[in-house]
Amino acid sequence: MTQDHNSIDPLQPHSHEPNPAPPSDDPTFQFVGVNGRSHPITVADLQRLPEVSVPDCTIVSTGHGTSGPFTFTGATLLAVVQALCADPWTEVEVVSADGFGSRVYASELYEPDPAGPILLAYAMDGQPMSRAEGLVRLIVPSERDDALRQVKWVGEVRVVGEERP
Ligand SMILES: Nc1nc2c(c(=O)[nH]1)N[C@H]1C(S)=C(S)[C@@H](COP(=O)(O)O)O[C@H]1N2
Ligand SMILES: [Mo]
Repeated sequence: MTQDHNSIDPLQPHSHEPNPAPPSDDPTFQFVGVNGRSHPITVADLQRLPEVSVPDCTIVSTGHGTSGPFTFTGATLLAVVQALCADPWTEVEVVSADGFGSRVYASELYEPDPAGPILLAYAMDGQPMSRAEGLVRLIVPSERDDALRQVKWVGEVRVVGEERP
């Protein structure tokens, strides 16, 4: 994978300085299927999928301390993709409107880390998550460093098929 220092790729974050401010008030995000069609997904849509809680999640950053441990609750990213995408897929790009994102591989979803499955979280320690706290937030329980995959304010979930368009 190459990194172009002249452009900003949200999937290759350069900065570890977390943004404290949500890019908008509305937690609705766009789900973009392999066919390129997008559907808006609300918190209520996520709540209709099986509810999964993962304890002992910490948001760890080398630069600015650690918070947690938290129990995050949400739908698994796998359940969301499976509910909305019938096409074969290899990875999922999860991006916030503030230009921060993470790429998740199908193998990480089908064979979850012992720390827990990757979530699209809407609650924290049994309370609804506020927009300021990151609603809807990608939680990657296996990450132990930098928090570069704990994407706050998910704006787009893009499913990538076997052949990129
Ligand atoms: N959308 C978005 N998500 C983000 C970031 C960001 O700047 N924007 N920063 C990341 C980094 S580097 C850290 S350390 C954590 C900080 O999470 P917190 O604000 O809940 O402590 O969020 C991660 N997720
Ligand atoms: Mo960070």
